[in-house]
Amino acid sequence: QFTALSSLLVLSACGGNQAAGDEDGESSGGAVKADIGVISYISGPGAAYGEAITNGLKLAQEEINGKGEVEINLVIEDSAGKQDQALTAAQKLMNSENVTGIIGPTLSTEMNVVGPEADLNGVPIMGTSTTAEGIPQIGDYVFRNSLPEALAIPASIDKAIEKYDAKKVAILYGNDDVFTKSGFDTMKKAAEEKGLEILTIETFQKGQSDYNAQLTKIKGLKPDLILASALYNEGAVIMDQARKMGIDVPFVGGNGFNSPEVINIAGDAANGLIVATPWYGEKEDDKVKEFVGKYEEEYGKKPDQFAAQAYDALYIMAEALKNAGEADRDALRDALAEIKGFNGILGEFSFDEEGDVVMEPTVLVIEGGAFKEFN
Ligand code: 1QQ
Repeated sequence: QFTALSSLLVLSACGGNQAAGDEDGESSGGAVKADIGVISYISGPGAAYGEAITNGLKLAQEEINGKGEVEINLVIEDSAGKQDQALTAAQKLMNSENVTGIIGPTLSTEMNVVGPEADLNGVPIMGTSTTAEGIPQIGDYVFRNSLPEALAIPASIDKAIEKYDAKKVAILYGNDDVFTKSGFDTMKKAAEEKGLEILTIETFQKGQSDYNAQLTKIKGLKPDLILASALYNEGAVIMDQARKMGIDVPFVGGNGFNSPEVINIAGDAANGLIVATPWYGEKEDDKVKEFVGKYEEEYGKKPDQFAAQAYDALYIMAEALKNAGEADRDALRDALAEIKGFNGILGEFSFDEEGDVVMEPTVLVIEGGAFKEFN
């Protein structure tokens, strides 16, 4: 009763204009209003991921709210790429902020602890960059719109085999992160399936700065390709040290390498890196061009894959909120599960029965200090 009365007051205060409810999720014939929590890697060695993600989300938010059907308030928390901080942020968003849904966290390592908690609390959560195996399978409330390693890596390896007639590979991966480990599993499986000889498997840890031992061994074995599963910070340092040691063979990387930070850190040493991505900013497509233009105007740089995936993710959330008709967690979950044929800047998008992604990647290579289509 109180709510109905206060809605009435808002209506009359607005002079009879269509008014959104005064509390979250209440629409009195106006926009569906919702608080959406964001858990992002904004500080620390992987902060460029979170910067791109939050930029993409804010741009989408501005456009969505401008259209009047859905009004999204983003409540953004920093996880610093750490599991415990991501979990604390999730608890705050779910309990004290009472958000309707969550976007993020950035890393699969973080989603592995946050996802089960959100699922248990019945809060829909969507990763925009979590690419390890098994993320949407955490539970019914867990989604992602990011291209999984399982689709990205085989596409890059195929292209590398075709271009370089590669037969022997070395694998190097971070063994203390869910995403880098999952990327490794996929690389190994793909290499075996494609009949490549695996000369050696080397490991490293987060924050490592000296890869001399691993790279010396790899160099001596003379691989045709190096498959590296790393986040951009470690990945760029690995490439830099490899080139300095005279290792000039191509690298194949997973999603972690899909940041322009690899080029910023490694410079020319990044040339010869092959990756697969759902995002290609030079595409002849009106939606893509408009997004790239607006993003450059707002942030003074080109959007990367992480910005693009986050941008589409908020539009998917908005579409689901609109279809749900209210800011209700269960209704949002059901509406997300129903999303099919969504047309975003990454192309046509659908969730499969498990909340995973159906998408075709594009293979890119770094040449002359820039990502180019690898044809
Ligand atoms: C994951 C990733 C990282 C590259 C996200 C930044 O794909 O952790 O799943």
